[in-house]
Amino acid sequence: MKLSQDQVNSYNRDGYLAVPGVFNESELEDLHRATEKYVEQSRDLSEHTDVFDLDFGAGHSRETPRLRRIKSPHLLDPVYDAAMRKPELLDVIESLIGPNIRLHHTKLNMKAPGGGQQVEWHTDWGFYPATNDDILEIGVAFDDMEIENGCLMVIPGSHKGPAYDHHEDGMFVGAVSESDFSMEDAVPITMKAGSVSVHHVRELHGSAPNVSNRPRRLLLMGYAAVDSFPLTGYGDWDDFNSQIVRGEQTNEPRLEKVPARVAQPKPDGGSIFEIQDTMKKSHYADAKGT
Ligand SMILES: O=C(O)CCC(=O)C(=O)O
Repeated sequence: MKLSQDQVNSYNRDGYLAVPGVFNESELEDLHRATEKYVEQSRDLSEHTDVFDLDFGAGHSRETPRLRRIKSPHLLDPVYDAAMRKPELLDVIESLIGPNIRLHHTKLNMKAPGGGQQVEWHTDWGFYPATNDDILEIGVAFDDMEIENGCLMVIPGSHKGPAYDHHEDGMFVGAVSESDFSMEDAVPITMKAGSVSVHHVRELHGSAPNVSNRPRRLLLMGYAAVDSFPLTGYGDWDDFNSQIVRGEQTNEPRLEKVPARVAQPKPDGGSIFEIQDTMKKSHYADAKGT
């Protein structure tokens, strides 16, 4: 499933892309079934765990489980692992960052009907700058993604911008300030279930609360060119290389002239939701009542 030259040009120009029909009905059914199982398991939880992040703002309880995120789902269930390694998906990625690909992370973000939480505007680069920016994020749509259920939104072309500051009063808050972008330039990535979105690591993106009566479940998976080394270090060498999902390892990081800013100082632990909750004012002011 290699991308056409037009698709590659569009990604390079705008910093994002939607690719329809990457996952078929039967794969989606497997993903839905696995996800429902974990949502059921979250009923018994009254606090976050290493794997489950709960949406208390949307009223998580035993009666109405509101699982906001499954962390590293590919380590939890073979269904997600298979999705992460799907050869057609890796073909799409190869078209954009080359044949040597390392998994960076996976997470399953879910917005429950009637209030699932927004994600404030940020770039992934603000969280993990590297020696070059051949890094992208795939979003596998488990449900149709519309504005109403809080689809991903991007600022086209923002991946060519500066290293946006994600700090407030000197502390990392995981989101940019409103002076860095205009919501008027935001483009929603609407797509059918089974499609995937791709956004560049430096692309400004965010998403509104789910105000519909449908769920919004998006499996997000970050991939990097193997020669893109994190500025914060690569940890254990064997573990680092075990994350390669296609191609060859290298001990020669590619150094490009890219603007960077490290995510320090930052609060201890916590998911993006918890970090962004430390912001004084939400970009979705009505959603936070500020
Ligand atoms: O779930 C979303 O809408 C976006 C999530 C995101 O950008 C993130 O978790 O870094």
